[in-house]
Amino acid sequence: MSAATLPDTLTQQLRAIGQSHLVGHAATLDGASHDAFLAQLESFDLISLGNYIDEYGSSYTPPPPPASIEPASCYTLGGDWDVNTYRAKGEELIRAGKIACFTVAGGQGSRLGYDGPKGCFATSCVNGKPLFQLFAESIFKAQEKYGCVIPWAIMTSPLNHDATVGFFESNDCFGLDRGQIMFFEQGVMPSFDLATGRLLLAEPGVLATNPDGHGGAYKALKVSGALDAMRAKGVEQLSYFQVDNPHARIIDPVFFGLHAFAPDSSGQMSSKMVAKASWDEKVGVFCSVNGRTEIIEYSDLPEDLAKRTGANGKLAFNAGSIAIHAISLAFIEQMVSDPKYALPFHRAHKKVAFVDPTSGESLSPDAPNAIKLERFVFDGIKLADQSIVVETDRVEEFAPVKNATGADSIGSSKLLQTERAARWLESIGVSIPRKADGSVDAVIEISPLSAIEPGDLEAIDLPTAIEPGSTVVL
Ligand code: UD2
Repeated sequence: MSAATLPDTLTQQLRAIGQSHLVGHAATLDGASHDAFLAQLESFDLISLGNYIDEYGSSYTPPPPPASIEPASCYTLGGDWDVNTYRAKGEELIRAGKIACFTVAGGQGSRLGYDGPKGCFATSCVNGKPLFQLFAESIFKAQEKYGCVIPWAIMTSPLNHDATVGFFESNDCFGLDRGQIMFFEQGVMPSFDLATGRLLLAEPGVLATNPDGHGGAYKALKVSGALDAMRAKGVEQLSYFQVDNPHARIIDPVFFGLHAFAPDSSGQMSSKMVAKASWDEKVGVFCSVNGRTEIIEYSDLPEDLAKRTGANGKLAFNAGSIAIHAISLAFIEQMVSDPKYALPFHRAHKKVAFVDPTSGESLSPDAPNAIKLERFVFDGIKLADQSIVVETDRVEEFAPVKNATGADSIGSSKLLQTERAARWLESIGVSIPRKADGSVDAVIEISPLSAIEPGDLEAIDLPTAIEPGSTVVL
């Protein structure tokens, strides 16, 4: 087998974008491995890839921060807007089957140190229900409440697709119909060497790639057929949330009522925020840039702005993103079909192990050597005509499981789960034992099958008080 076996056009394209080493490498492969390498190369738009390597490679200069960044305005908790009207409007949408759930679960979860799809991670504070089960049960309960079917799209990556689908199937989809769940893989981007701009090989005949970021979701929804399948079922809006947050209120009538009907919302893409815990909390921040709402990722927000306080002493840029959005299918269609809506890439300088294409030697660098390119879903916000931000309570909706220990870990999430359960019970008159510091003196798990919001508890038998030191599952 020789280099000539790569089609001429491909050979020319590779040379034109500075990837001649791959032409030489292809010549060392034969049979199936050569065919697979060819197929992988052909799966990318090489001309665009060459442009990205030029743009984000060694001569990359970050864009200057915008001249004017202001805090974004929000529908605040307890603000002057009519919750009940929007709730009623949102409930109509849910009952009419116009809302589907969408979970992004393609990430590698390396920070958690869990070797499997993060959604399979045992998370609930007593029974250790996996994240996927908690979401499935929330959907089950919402279907029962609203008398509808709620389709669920789950985006995986090539790294965890089979394991994710297998997990659902071996657990009978946790009570949901297999037909209402759509799994699809997100795309990948080749990683390239920063110094030389060369695409790296993960192994002989295989380019090193990384998932293309949750922003790859828009295209993946379209090319997988999930978008069209949902349209065919009458779905108009997606409830978007990340796999790592067991508290995401995934069917929220108030949020969807505002998103679809508030006068200042175009109904394309809306978001939830919580007040930031500290100036340096690792969450994106809602800002208004030249009059348009957008999220600036914490790592990109200038420190002086992140620390700035207002007259009330509170952080000026206080609206932290918990990565919960309402997104219309029509807007996604627009983003994937019109190049003027193309999302930018975000660039990460990372360690990527690779194989030397000439010697075949495997190399594991000690320091970051490569560039990974990802798109972020929230960059869609600034493309919307008018995008609103709705405040929610941190304990109610944000208990993420990201790290093995410390902040945003399974330990902190479990404490928040008990705290939320305690608040729900207190709101309907159940007495909760609390320690001197105010924390709950018990461990309490409320199954989503029992309640997805406090009012649902009224329909079940409850004790009048929770015993101090007890472990309770409701
Ligand atoms: C994300 C947000 C941050 C804040 C925080 C709230 C970004 C860049 N930052 O931080 O601003 O809102 O969440 O919890 O989003 N994923 C994929 N495919 C990918 C990459 C990620 O599906 O290629 C999924 C991943 O499975 C997870 C979610 O996206 O569900 C978040 O990804 P992350 O862990 O990279 O983002 P994080 O937690 O640093």
